[in-house]
Parts: sequence; structure tokens; C-alpha cells
Amino acid sequence: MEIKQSEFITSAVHASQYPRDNREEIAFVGRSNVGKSSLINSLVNRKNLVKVSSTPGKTRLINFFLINRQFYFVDLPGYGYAKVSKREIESWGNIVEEYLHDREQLKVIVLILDCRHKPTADDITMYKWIKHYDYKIIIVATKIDKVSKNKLYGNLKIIRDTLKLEKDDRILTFSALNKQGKEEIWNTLDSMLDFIS
Ligand SMILES: Nc1nc2c(ncn2[C@@H]2O[C@H](COP(=O)(O)OP(=O)(O)O)[C@@H](O)[C@H]2O)c(=O)[nH]1
Ligand SMILES: [Mg+2]
Repeated sequence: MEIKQSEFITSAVHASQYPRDNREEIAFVGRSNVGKSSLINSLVNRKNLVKVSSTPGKTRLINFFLINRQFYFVDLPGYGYAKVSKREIESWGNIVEEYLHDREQLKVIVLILDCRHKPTADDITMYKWIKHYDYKIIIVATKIDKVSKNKLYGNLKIIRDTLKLEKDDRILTFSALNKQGKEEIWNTLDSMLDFIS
């Protein structure tokens, strides 16, 4: 995949604020601090298209990035950040569900997990939502530079079992540190989507 262009277009909370040009979308979702921004930046060869933070952010916005003037990367707000109130969790749910429940342009959701950790209850809920709304999914286990190959292999099995993945759901692996796995993620997106050229 050759990335010729990537730009931030808009932030949205409600559907009325989403782009209206009907371009297709690939959405990214995961626990806060999982490495979502780093993954998006790596995929488009940018250092700072999406802000990377060492302290988990509290942004509750959906961010739309136009790639090659052709399709959107959609950065969904992260979940599972410990220090948020019940009201904020509800507002997160409303924002994400409003987007997921009826977004025709949305073609694939990339669910990002930390390869070191067993998926949380929130991750399981997210996986179920994606299945419930019947979107195509790619699961990316990231930060693989932090574990040995052996350990990674065992962890991937724990992830598969904990999420109760369907047979066809693939887990891809990635490191934002050395970009390992990047090509395979693009190839997989490419093979699932016919609008990428
Ligand atoms: N070692 C390592 N660190 C990573 C990787 N991906 C993200 N990080 C770090 O994890 C922290 C959170 O990353 P960020 O992309 O902002 O996560 P987000 O909150 O999910 O968007 C930052 O300090 C990143 O530098 C990775 O693949 N390997
Ligand atoms: Mg982020």
C-alpha cells in the first residue's frame, strides 16, 4: 500500500458531524493506551498524524482521517481508562454505538489488543458489538517487541480463547517500535476491501 496522502478531516461526537461524502471507512478501536494512535501513524508512515500519549487521554471524540483522498481511517475513542466516571463510560458507549449501529460506509473494524495482556471484559464486549453489528474484523495484537516469540505464541492463544474468536477471525501481530507486521496488516486490509487501490 502506497500512502500518498493523509490528513485529519474532522472530529465528531454525533452522526450529524460525520463526513458526508460517502467514502468508505476503516475504524480502529481498543483500550486506552493500547497503541491505537501508534498503529494508525505507522500504517500511514506519519509520526504525528494522530497524537500519541504516554498518559492515557480522556478524549471522547471520533476522529476522521482521509487517506489518499480515497477512504477514511476512523479513530474511535479508547475505552477502559480507569479514572473515568460512570457518566463518562456511558457517554463513551453512546458515542461509539451511535457510530457502529448504522454506518454503511464502515467496512472493517480493527480491534487492537496489547499482546501482553489477557483481553478485559471491555475487550470482550467490544468484540461482541462488532459481531452483533456484523462488521468485518481484524484483530491486531500490538507491542510485540515487549515479549519473546514463545511468550507471544501462548498469549495469542489466550487472546483467541478469551474472546472466543470465530474460526475465521485472524489475529495479526504488530510492533510500532520496529514496524514488524505492518505489511501484513495492509495486505489483509487490501484483501478484505475492494476500494483500496
Ligand atoms: N514498545 C512499544 N510501545 C508502544 C507500541 N505501541 C504503542 N506504544 C507506546 O504505548 C503508549 C500508548 O500509545 P498510543 O499509541 O498513544 O496508544 P492509544 O492510547 O491506544 O492511542 C505510548 O507510550 C507508545 O509509545 C509498540 O508497538 N511497542
Ligand atoms: Mg490514541
